[in-house]
Amino acid sequence: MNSRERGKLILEHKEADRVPFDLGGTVLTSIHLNAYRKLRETLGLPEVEIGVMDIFQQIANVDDDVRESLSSDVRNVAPRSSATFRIEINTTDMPGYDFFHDEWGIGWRKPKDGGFFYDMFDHPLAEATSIEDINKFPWPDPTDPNRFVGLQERARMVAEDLGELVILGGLSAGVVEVTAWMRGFAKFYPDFVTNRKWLEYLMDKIVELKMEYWDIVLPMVGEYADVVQEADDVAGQFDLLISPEDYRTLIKPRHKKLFDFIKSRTNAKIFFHSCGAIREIIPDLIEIGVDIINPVQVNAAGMESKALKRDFGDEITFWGGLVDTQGVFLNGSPQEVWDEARRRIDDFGPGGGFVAATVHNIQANVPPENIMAMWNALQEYGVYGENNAPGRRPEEYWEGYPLVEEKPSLVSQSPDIMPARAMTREEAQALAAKQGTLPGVLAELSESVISGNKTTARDAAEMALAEEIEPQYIIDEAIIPAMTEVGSRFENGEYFLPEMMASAIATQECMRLLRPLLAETGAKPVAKVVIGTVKGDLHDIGKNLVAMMWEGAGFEVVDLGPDVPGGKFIAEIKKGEVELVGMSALLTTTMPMMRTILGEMESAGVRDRVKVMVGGAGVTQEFADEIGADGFAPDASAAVRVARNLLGK
Ligand code: B1M
Repeated sequence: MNSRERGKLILEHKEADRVPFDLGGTVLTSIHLNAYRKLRETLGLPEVEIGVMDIFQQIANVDDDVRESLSSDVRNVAPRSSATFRIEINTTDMPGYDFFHDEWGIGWRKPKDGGFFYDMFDHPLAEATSIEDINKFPWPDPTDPNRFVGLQERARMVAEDLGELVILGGLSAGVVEVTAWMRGFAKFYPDFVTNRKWLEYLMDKIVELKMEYWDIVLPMVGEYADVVQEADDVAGQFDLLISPEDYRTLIKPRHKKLFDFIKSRTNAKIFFHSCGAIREIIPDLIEIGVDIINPVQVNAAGMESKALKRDFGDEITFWGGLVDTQGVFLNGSPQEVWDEARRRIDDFGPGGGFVAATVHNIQANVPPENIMAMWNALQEYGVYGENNAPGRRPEEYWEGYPLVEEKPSLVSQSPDIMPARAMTREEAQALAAKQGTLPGVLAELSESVISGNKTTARDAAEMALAEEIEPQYIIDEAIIPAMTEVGSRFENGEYFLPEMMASAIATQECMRLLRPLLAETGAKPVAKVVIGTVKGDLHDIGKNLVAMMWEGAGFEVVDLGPDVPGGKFIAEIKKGEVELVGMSALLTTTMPMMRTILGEMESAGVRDRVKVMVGGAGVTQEFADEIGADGFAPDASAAVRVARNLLGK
């Protein structure tokens, strides 16, 4: 049985000789250049010039000798750039960074000093306001023949000569992703609340371009296409990033249109990538024709392997989920990695419908011993035989292995044990009663902030000032309670990123008006705080939310942005007045930077002057304790309470 036959059986939910393995078959199941170099050494393979599969993520083009050694079953067939576009890296014009703009006009940069990735810094539609702005944008041409040069022959070669499973790459990232990247996250999410029609128009444009592309590729590649790849990150660690309703009304119809189009032109399976906690929308994805989900982030809320297989295993293939790349893969021993892999194989493997791959790309600092432990476990447990098939091994087989139930959970942070809490009934009643007694204009302001309308919020704040209500009173009686309510709705799962960000922007709009007046009256903020995402990490959506919530709670916030080295935090502390430092990190490769920065603060003699709070997906209370931070918060709303507690305010 060759790789292609194996893969096709598995995708039909039938058992093959073994569970197929994917390393390097897609830009989502590959390996960072640094980890790849070490893996080659461990495999005893010669030094070679390593090709880059994806410049943004700095992942390797997995060479044939590694594929052979590890029996990888999948190969990517992807388009080339258009004839008119070449990436040109500028190494001189941005101090500290190398940068370039891609075909969509999105700017990407990588820190010269120790940067692991290219990250977005420029969003071509950030300032766009009208439909006209979308229409006149110089969109890439999806039908440019240059993209398709050699594509058909490569697909034939992979399918026939190599006998591997063919996965066809798309024109670009997903509909939601390209929309968000062109707009910038800070505007994209609030657009759901305040600019919906425009957003829909932009998404439709991207769907259209994608269909034009698939319209050419699918007939061209024909029967060689086994899998077609699409993506869209719609979830974070604990929940969807947008509400299920927004997914169903705004995004699902567009996904459906695209997937129907693809299905009308091929029998290939649709592979859909979304990170995070997507359980709630898996039935929707099945309904609109998704056959395969990836990366199956098994440590995100609701993504437990056994339950996923039980509930959706007949209808969907799990491509990923073999090892949790946020926890055990990096921090665990080879034995723990082995245990995790064999557990996932036993959960996902029965009856086919499982392509083994790590949860997303293998990150830069994963030790090669752990990669080999995962792979060895797959060789032993991923074999379909009478008594040796995943999920069907006799009890005695596991003698000597710790049962999963008996082991301490490697996932220490779960929504169930979050210290965060929503408002109590009494607090909610007190807030409602207070709102009832507020002057009309403040009730209106409060309502505008809660519903995320920055225009009416600012109007109401102006009217309140015209009625000679003190700025501090406006903040204390209308804005802070409104943002408390917003935080509470977020914790309760009623509000998602769009609603929360729209409210925070409404608050910022009011604060821009009120802050100078506060300064005039000599009123003091609750405290001065500084926040940043640590060096090497560009994830800033969560950090921005924390900053906005702090601001809404009356703190004066200095936001240092993403990619912040210790020196910048220290310089802020040295200016005096700062009482709290907040650090955010979302990557296992950058979490250690928090410890480094704490050490730098110590050496600079400023650690004792401030409290330090940390957070970000993957950061836990245990991690915070271990590195000597003073506090941790699992979400932006809790971050307000923790900050107040730490500062005794
Ligand atoms: Co990336 N990414 N990403 N990503 N990304 C994650 C984090 C990942 C878990 C996905 C996965 O594996 N399935 C994974 C990390 C895995 C690991 O570390 N082992 C990952 C990776 C690997 C990467 C890249 C390397 C590319 C890749 O290979 N995929 C690359 C690295 C870029 C870099 O930083 N150098 C990358 C890039 C990107 C995008 C640019 C595409 C985009 C970020 C855009 C941006 O932020 N400007 C992105 C996104 C969107 C994600 C996911 C899907 C969502 C993150 C998010 O915004 N969540 C994420 C999947 C996941 O989280 N499971 C993923 C919503 C946000 C509100 O939540 O930030 O957790 P969060 O913040 C929360 C709390 O954590 C808390 O409050 C916030 C609000 O409630 N909080 C604090 C945050 N900071 C706090 C500070 C505090 C207190 C609380 O006190 C100071």
